Amino acid sequence: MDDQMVAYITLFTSTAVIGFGIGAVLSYFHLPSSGRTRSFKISWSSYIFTLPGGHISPILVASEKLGIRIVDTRHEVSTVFAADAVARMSGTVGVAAVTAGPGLTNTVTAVKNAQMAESPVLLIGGAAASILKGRGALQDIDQMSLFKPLCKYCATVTSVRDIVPVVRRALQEAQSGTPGPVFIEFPIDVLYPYHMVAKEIGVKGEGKSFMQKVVNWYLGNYLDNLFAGAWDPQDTKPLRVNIPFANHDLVQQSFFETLGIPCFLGGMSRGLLGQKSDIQMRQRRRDALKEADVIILAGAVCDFRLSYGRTLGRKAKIIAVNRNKEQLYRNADMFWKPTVPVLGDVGTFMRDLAAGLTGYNCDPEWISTLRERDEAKEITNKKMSEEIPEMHLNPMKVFMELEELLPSDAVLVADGGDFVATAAYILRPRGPLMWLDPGAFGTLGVGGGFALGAKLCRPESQVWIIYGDGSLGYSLSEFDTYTRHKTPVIALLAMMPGGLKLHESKFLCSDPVLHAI
Ligand SMILES: Cc1ncc(C[n+]2csc(CCOP(=O)(O)OP(=O)(O)O)c2C)c(N)n1
Repeated sequence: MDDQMVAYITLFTSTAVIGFGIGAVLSYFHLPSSGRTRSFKISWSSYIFTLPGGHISPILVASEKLGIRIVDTRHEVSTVFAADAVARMSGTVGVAAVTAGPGLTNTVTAVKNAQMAESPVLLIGGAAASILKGRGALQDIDQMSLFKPLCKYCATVTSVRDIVPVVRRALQEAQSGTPGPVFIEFPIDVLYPYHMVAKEIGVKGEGKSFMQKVVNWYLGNYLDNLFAGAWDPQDTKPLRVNIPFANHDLVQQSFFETLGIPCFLGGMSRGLLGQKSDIQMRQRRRDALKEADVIILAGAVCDFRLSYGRTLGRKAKIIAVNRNKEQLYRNADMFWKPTVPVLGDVGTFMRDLAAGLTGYNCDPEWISTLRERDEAKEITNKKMSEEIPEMHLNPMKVFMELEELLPSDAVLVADGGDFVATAAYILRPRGPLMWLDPGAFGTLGVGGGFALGAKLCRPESQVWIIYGDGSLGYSLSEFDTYTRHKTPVIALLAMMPGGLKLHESKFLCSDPVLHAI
C-alpha cells in the first residue's frame, strides 16, 4: 500500500459499505507531570463520545483544551453507538471514552454490535491503578476478560511511555484486515500528574522499620517505572494500515463487469446506489438468486440474511468477496460453495473487475425480467398503502409520504422491529451511508447514539430516527444530549400497542422549528 493510501485510508467493510478517506485528524493527550504538561498528536477522530468519570477526566479535559469536541451522552452504550456511526460515516476511527467498571460494562452491547458491523471503534476505559488491581479499588473489575472476545486488540497501559505506542497500535489494528473495535484500558495513575500519583500511592521517604523500608522501596520503584521515559520523544505518526487487496489473477477469472449487473443491497449497503438506480432491484431477491447464472457476493455473508446460503441457485457460479475469511466461507460446503472465493477488499475488487471487463454487457432480457418483477411488487405495495385500516394510520402510507418528503441529504437511522422492516422496503435512502440500522446483531437501542454520530458528521443534513415505541425507550434520554449539544434530529415514532396496527404516529424533535412537520 502506498503512502497516500495510508494517509487516506479507505475503508470497505465486508458488507460493501464504502466509507471515505480521512486525512490525519489530530488529537492530543497530555502527559502527566509534576508541573509541566506535554501533549502529543495521534491520528484519530475529532470527537470523543463519553459519559465522564474521575478515572478518565484527564483525557477529556486535555482533549477539550486542544480542540477535540467532547460529546457527553446519557448512557455509555450511546457513546459507542455514536462512535460507530462516526466511524462508518467518516471513514476514520470513532472514539468513545468511559469510566471504569460500570461505565465499561454498559458499553458491551454496542461494542459487540460494532464487531459484527466490522466498524473501527476505539474504546478507552478507565481502570484502577495497576498496583491496586484486585485489591478492592472502586470500580475495579477484570475488564480485559470482558472485552477480549469482542475486540480485535485489547491493551492495558502500564506506564506513561507506553501510551503513544499502544494508541498507535490500537488505531492500526482497528482499521487493518477486517475492521473492528479495539479497547485500551488506562489505569488512573498513568493519567494524573506525578505529584498526585506519588501522594495517592503513599511514598513517604525512607521509612523506619525494615518492613516500611521494603514497602517504600517497592512503591518508589513502581512510581519510577510508571513515569520513566515519559519525556522521551516518540513517533506519533499513524502506523501503516494493512488492507488485504484481492489478488489480480482472481479478478481476471471473472466474466462480467459491475456496470449493468443488477444489484440487491443488504442493510449495511442500503443507499449505496442512491435513491434511483437502473441497476438496483429491491423486490423478489430470492427468485433472482435462484435464477442467476453468476452471483457476486460483494461482502454479503451467507448467514441468516441469505438463509445460510440456501437462497443461492445450485447451478450458479458464485464469486464471493470478503476481507474476513470466516465470513467469506460462512456455511460454504453446507448449503453453497464459492466458485471463486476472494479474500480481499470488496471495493477495490469491484473497481478492478469493472476495469478488467470493460465492454461487457449484462443480458438486457435478464435485467428487464427483474425490473418488471420489481415494478409489479411496487404497484402491489402502493395498493396496500392505500388501504385504510379500521383504526389509525397505515404504516406503508406513512412511509410512502415520508419518502416524498425526505430531502436529498437525509440520513435515516432505523431502530425498531416491524415498523422499521416496513421502512426498509419503502424508503429509498438517498446515498451511501445514509441508512443506519441495527444490523446483523438485531440490536434495538442503536437509534440515539447512531443519530448523534450521524448528525455530527453531517451537521447540515436532516437526521431522522425511525423508532418503534419499544426501541425509543432505550435511548429516549439522548434527546437531552441532542439539546445540550445542539444536534437536532427528527424522530418518527410508531406506537403499536394492538399488534401490527399503527395506533398513533408522532414526531418528536429537539428542535422546535422542525417540530412543525
Ligand atoms: C436489545 C434487544 N432486545 C430485544 C430484542 C427483541 N426484539 C426484536 S423486535 C422487538 C420489538 C420492538 O418493538 P418496537 O421497537 O416497538 O418496534 P415494532 O416492532 O413495534 O415496530 C423486540 C423486543 C432485540 N432485537 N434487541
